[in-house]
Amino acid sequence: MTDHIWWMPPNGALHGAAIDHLMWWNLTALTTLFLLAHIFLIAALFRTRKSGNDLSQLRWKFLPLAGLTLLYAWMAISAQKLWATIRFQGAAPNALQVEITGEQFQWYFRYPGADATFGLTRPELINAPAGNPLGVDRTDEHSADDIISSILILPAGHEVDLGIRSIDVIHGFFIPGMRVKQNAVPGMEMHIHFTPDTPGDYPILCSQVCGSGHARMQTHLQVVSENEYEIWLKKHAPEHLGATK
Ligand SMILES: [Cu+2]
Repeated sequence: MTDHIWWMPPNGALHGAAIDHLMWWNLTALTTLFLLAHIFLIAALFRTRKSGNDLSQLRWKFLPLAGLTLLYAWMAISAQKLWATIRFQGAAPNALQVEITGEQFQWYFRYPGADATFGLTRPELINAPAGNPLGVDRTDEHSADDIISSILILPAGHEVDLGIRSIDVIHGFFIPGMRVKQNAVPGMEMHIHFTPDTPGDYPILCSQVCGSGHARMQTHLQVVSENEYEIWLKKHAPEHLGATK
């Protein structure tokens, strides 16, 4: 299958097969074109002198141009269609909400807890040494049950809506195994949604060179069963352990 090409990490997301499929067709089409163009070039080297300036030569200009136009139009349209289905439709209303914050040089994941609502955050309250790296306003009633984690845990088969933020520079939130990549931009909350469907452990990286510690800005996503996810949520609920790291 096209999702097991040797240079791609195994895909664990519902939409991943379509991306791998598009990638495979694009690379196949371009590799074929590359080979054909070079065969044509070499052949043309040996033919030039014999054929002269015949008008029929025009078709050798027109045909490749028409072919290329069709190929690029097909590539653009198929990519656009796939992009639109993945990115232009919002998440389902019952999608899980997780807020992701990038900071030099780590990722924080915040779950809204039992009330399904994130507590307010304020930039002036950000104080990592005091245990509040995201500036959560503890006086807000919705903040009490928020869970903050340094790894991302998601249940398999459930759509998740990620709100991606940064508190310093531009970071790139990247889960290769989920075919998910979205920049984290200061002052904005970027949303991306997907459905992990294969339990397992997937590296999370930063894909923007964000400073000297960029290379170690890594963590991981654990895709677990619905049951294991519920247990994790209960275990990490603030009334038992406080904010987890
Ligand atoms: Cu980064």
